[in-house]
Amino acid sequence: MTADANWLDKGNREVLDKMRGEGIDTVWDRLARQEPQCGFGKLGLCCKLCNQGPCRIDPTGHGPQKGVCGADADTIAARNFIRHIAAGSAAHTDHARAVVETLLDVCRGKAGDYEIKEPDKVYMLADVYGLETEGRPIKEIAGELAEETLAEFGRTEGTTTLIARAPKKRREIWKKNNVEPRGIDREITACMSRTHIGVEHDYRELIRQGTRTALADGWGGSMLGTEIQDILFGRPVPVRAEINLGVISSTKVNVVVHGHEPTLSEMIVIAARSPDMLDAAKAAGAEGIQVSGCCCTANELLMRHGVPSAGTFLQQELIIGTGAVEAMVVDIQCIMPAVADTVRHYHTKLISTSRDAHFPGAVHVEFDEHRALEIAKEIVQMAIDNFERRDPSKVYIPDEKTELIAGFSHETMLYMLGGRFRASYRPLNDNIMNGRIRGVAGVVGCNNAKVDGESFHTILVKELIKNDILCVQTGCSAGTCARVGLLKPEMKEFAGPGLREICETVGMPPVLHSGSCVDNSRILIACTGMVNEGGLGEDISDLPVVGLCPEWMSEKAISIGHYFVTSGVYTIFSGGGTLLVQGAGKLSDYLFDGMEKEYGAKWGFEEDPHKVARMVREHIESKREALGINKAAERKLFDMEDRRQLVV
Ligand code: SF4
Ligand code: MSK
Repeated sequence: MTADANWLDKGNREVLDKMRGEGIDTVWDRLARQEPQCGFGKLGLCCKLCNQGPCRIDPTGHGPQKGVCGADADTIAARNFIRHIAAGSAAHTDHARAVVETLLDVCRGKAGDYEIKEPDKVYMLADVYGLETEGRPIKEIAGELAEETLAEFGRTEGTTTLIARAPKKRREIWKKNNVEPRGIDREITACMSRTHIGVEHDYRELIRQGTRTALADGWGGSMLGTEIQDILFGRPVPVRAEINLGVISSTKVNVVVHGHEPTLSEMIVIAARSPDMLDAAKAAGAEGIQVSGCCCTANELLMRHGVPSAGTFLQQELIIGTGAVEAMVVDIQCIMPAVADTVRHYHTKLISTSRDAHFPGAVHVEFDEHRALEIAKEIVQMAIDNFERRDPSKVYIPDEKTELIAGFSHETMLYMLGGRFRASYRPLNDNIMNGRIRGVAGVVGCNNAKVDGESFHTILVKELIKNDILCVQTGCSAGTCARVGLLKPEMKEFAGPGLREICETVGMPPVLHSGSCVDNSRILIACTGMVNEGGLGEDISDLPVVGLCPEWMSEKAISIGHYFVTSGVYTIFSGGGTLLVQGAGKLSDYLFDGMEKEYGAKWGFEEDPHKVARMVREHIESKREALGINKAAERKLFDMEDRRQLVV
């Protein structure tokens, strides 16, 4: 594996070369210095859970097969695997908790800069939680909802409430396998306690605990994060935007928001558009203020406001390397500590804002939702004040930027595919049944510096749409495909004939941007909607759908992958060469095969994206065969006339 960045377009490559010329390290240089990376670690066969270790299992069979305590390969790899799930779930969950606390503060009148933007969603969730709504003011209902949802995290009895949204058959599968998640925090704690030395040693029981934890994420923490963010910041609808380094302005004050939580960045957008801030920027000699995003904070703002994205995970250093960023404002997750070194070479201020994420060398302005707009203005003012320090000799902003359409929330998908007057998955199901759409792929996940050459995301998505497979994307996967133009409606020309017809009729691209990492919960809801609509089986595992995570990188991806699989979606990871379990034979057999008997779905791992595309097609066709829909006689497009007849 070479550590370079051959997937980069010309502009990104030029910035990288410029940075190297300036003597600045990037992720690819650091990866090169790490190679060769530890082979035991890659296979999941290294344990350092106690101080008798680190212990390693020899995958050749000639060396040690047990750790000092006697733990074998399967125990060690399974413990490592579910610790990844616990960390990923905790990341999503703490994100969600902060959003729920903000909603509670809004309802108690303590966070006056926010408001309830989606009362419909308050009523929908109130219904799931069995709350009285009749005759009550919306803030009162939302306040009770916030209290109820906050209690989910530390629930002491019963199961996570939102699993009630899953199809009935899926809930029965969870019950039968004894994996219904209890309190969200409890499952994460149980993962940690059961993996302590000398507790749980059965790899299948370890994975069972990992399953509860992952489900507590997908159908708990992440789902709450998505839904409550929609309540506070609005439900995304299709919006045009731009992505890539070219969105950075040469004439305006550039503020780049990076991380995952939209609570502060929503306010930064408002602050940057306020007349007093714009006047201040002009007084500083700038033409205005350009807010752009990075990683999933970018996705949140892109989905709701069309704020441009400067880039995805692997571009965070390059964004600073343009030399034109006055402030990079970071919250939590996927922010490389390296950015604190990168900013030292430029005038850029790195401003950390979360009480949970500090970067030695950064300026820390702790966010407090009770003074949200005030703090946002303080930060924007810091960027404005920094504008005069920009060194034109260090600035290079490439032209590259690409248009995209984002904003395909699960509700938007309903309206797009079902018609303005009656939201329904019926047309989607019909078009899957008549074969115009062969199936649906959720293509999610990160960028990984180890992937050289063309991005796995773009190779896969191109192959899939060509074969009439509708792609729904989130996270850096969506950003990576957007960068090469795959999220433009015009890309329908590259879709197969069936998918192209649907895109033309409905006016949508063949690749739908559904949001950030927490928004993978939208895909669960969409799958449930397809099941409930009828005609495609009784469970998510009956649907011709797959989950894909090319270039996986973060522990959150493992949690997402596991809640996809145990929700019934065959999920294939690729990139980086490993799922970190392959050295453990029985565990691998279970994840890649045995789980299917229990959950109707399993994990997959394949490093070649072209092979992954073949695996996807085979899986989708096998599900279609099982449903009997490959025999469907008439291939009928759901046209405008059909849609009009759906009006109620
Ligand atoms: Fe080694 Fe067992 Fe300690 Fe792990 S828990 S480091 S295998 S002795
Ligand atoms: S930011 S978790 S690199 S998608 Fe959500 Fe991107 Fe993966 Fe982070």
